[in-house]
Amino acid sequence: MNPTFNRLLQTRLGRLTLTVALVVLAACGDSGTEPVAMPDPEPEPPPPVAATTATYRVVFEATWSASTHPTNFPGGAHFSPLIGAVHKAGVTFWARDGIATPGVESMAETGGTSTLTAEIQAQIPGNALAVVNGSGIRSPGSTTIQAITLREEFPLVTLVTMIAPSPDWFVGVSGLSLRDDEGNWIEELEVVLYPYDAGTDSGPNYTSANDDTQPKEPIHSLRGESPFSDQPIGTFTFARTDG
Ligand SMILES: [Ca+2]
Repeated sequence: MNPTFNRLLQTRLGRLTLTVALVVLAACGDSGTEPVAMPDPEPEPPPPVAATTATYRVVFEATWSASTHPTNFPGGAHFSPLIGAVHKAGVTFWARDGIATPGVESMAETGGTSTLTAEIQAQIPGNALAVVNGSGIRSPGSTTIQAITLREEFPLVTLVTMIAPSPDWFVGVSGLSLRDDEGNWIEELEVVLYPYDAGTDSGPNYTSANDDTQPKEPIHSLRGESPFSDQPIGTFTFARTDG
């Protein structure tokens, strides 16, 4: 097409559009009603981009009690201080069917956190972002960790606490991802907790004397195994606070 004619055509079309718009506005005015502004066209939504960090509140609700686990329920029932990490898949601090590290053994047998803390700190900054700490509590009861912050490179949480008194029993999560399959941060996640045996002490009851397991056995579930019933021990709820 002739370029000059093309520009002329575009200019005329532009004027024509403007003229039609003015006529429409004038028509509205004539009818005695206020002209209605046409809404701007919807802007294209930007492609979704997951935030690079996310902060969560963690609530540990302990339901381990004489009513949920009646067999030989001990006096002074409590949970040791929560201990864990924000980390990536490059490290696992404990796993079902795995052998307990000295830090997990100490946590599960005594509630002590110093050895496991050192194991976590040894993974910072390469595989872990931070140590997570929380209070111990009587059971039943609840405690809250006000804020843990994850990064997209460190989207996993490991968190444990000793069932006390007990030989080597604990509850917790290992390498729990707070991102969904599409890489978005999960708004809220409740994890139902069942008891584990760390495989490091062979005592059969809550208040059994120390009986070191040699060699260590794999970490295994005690759900439904005496003295536990089939009921949960409690829940962890991770709720995003900056979403
Ligand atoms: Ca054991």
